[in-house]
Amino acid sequence: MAHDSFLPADDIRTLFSESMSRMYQQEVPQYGTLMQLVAEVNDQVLAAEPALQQQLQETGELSRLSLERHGAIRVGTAAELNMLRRVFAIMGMHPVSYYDLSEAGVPVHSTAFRPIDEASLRRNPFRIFTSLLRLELIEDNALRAQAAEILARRDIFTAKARVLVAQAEARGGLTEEQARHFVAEVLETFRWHQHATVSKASYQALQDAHRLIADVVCFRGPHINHLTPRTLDIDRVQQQMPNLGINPKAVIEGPPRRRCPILLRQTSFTALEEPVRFAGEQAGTHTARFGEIEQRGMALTPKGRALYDELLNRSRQAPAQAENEAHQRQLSEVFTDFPDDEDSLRTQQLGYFRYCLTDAGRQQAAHEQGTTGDLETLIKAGLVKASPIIYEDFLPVSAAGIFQSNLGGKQHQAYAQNANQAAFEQALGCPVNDEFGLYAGLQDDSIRQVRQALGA
Ligand code: OOG
Ligand code: NI
Repeated sequence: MAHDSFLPADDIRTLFSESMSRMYQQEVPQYGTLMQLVAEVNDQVLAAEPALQQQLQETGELSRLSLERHGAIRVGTAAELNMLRRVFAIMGMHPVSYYDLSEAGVPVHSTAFRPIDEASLRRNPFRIFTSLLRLELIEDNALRAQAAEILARRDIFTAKARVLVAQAEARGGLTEEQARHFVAEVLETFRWHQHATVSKASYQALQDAHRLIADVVCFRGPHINHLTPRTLDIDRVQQQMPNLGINPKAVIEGPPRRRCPILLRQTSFTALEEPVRFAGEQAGTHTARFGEIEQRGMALTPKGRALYDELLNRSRQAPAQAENEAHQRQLSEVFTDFPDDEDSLRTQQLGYFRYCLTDAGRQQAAHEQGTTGDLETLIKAGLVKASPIIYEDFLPVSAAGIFQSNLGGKQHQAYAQNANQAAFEQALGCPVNDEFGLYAGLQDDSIRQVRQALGA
């Protein structure tokens, strides 16, 4: 039962994403520099492309552009993941999609907590890519038992956070004052701790099994490992990073640059080596935290996604290109088989679109009700227009590339075919949402509204 005096979940999420961003800029100053670069490039792009500016304005994208970022964390136990689900639900963030990263040599599986309905996405689409360590993939029995035992000893949540979560669940929300406390307490979970909880020798043993295992197991909590602002020109930011002393990963992940951007393109700066203290005050370093940028395009239907996966695979058959320019050229060649105009993407049902009335459509609706006809006819008649629905999720191959570039570049053997969505959902405490269902829902809602307005 929603209560008048409760702060809306969307507002709690905004408080949280802003606090997280402030904390991370303090912890990792290079991230602040990256954010400035992204903001500058976005301003340049908008100034140079008035049509893009207008389109972003009309679709409500402009107001959320500078807000938009995602983050990522990695947890160690089912109980931690389960509690996180409850914490994020209070901020209107729900698990969407299952990602198996074991295939790419990373011993985790993941989901993304994010807002799912249209109004909330519009307000603030902040998402957290959340990975659960799969201890069962550690081969050495003794090491696996040791890791489990270390994890069992920690509680990554403050006592006050636990109380506030229980209260929010029991009463159906939090007052503004409670919400501010809640955000401050939850932030503690994601804070960086310079003190590792284990000896240098234990750290080294876990590090040798897999760098990611040491990162998850040896600290008091799941420090936020990157935040990611949204750029309108990822190629330009990638190019300019070195001028500011930022070292980008070698290649931009995802599809190539296109006239009609699809899905998600990402790049990051490589993780920093940071000083840590092990139990017994031994000094050392740990490399885990970085900054990332993303450029988002159209969400694809299952048919469009299958074509994307096929072309990406095809491009990966050719020898890997270490240089971004060569990599992008190779991708672009293969992706000439992916239609690159909105009409084709729509009529071939490769992408999801949001439909609305044009000015002429609104006049028609005011004049007389009962206009019918299929959508394409209405579009040709100038009564309806379609604009792409933005992709809000992640891509497993790209995510693996981001993980790998921040694990010291050492290639890991893929673990044997290992997806286990059922075990993940069991740990999470609920099924993950199906991303395609969510996009189809947004598209269908927009069609229903158009039909209703026309009085069909
Ligand atoms: C998550 C890497 C995946 C993305 O943007 O694809 C990711 C991690 O390194 O924990 O954040
Ligand atoms: Ni990321």
